[in-house]
Amino acid sequence: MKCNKNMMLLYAVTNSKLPSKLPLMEQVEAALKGGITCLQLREKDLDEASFLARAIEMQKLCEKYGVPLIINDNVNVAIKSGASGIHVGQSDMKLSEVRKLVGDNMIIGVSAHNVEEAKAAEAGGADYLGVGAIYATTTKPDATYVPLNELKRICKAVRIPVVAIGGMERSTISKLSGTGVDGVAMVSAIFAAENIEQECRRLLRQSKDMVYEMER
Ligand code: TZP
Ligand code: MG
Repeated sequence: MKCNKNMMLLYAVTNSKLPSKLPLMEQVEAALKGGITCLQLREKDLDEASFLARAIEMQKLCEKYGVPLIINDNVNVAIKSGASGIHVGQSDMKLSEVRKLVGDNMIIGVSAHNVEEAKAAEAGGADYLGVGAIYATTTKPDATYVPLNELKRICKAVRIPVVAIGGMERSTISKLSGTGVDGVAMVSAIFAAENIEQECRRLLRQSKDMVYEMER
């Protein structure tokens, strides 16, 4: 499965450390039922075997709902689990290395914080960009912040889809109107929600309203 803009509309990123009433698989299934368009498995503290086991479970679940699974950082886990893609940051494995290992069919997402990084990622074969943090977040304490006007410049500078991340929630989505972004990526607004499925429906509607309303 390759990348398209609609995949960015409501991009959920897991965080198994977030306090929740439900086990992670059930949280994810609720999000899938609620209409998320992409799922990223982001596990910063698991050893490789447990990460892979979890990725395999998630891949089965995502397949059932026809939603692409993207693995954060770990190329081996992405390949072995049969996931649709891999997401790498600026300080992770180099894009050219990643592409060599995963081949042409896997989606590669790259984090970018400015136009230069965005253009370099596109030129290097990235399939989409994650741009942020846009708003205050406690999920990633070391996050670099990207001002809205830089997000807008990035969206103008590249042709590949762009998803905004960091502090995205009900009250911040509409603020991205006019930036050219293709969707929003969220950790806590989805997985810390009281009713994940219902919240996703609502967030998806808001994201579509924001994305479709604007020109690029
Ligand atoms: N990259 C930039 S901000 C962020 C990541 C992974 C965390 C976003 O989490 P939240 O809870 O949606 O603000
Ligand atoms: Mg990373």
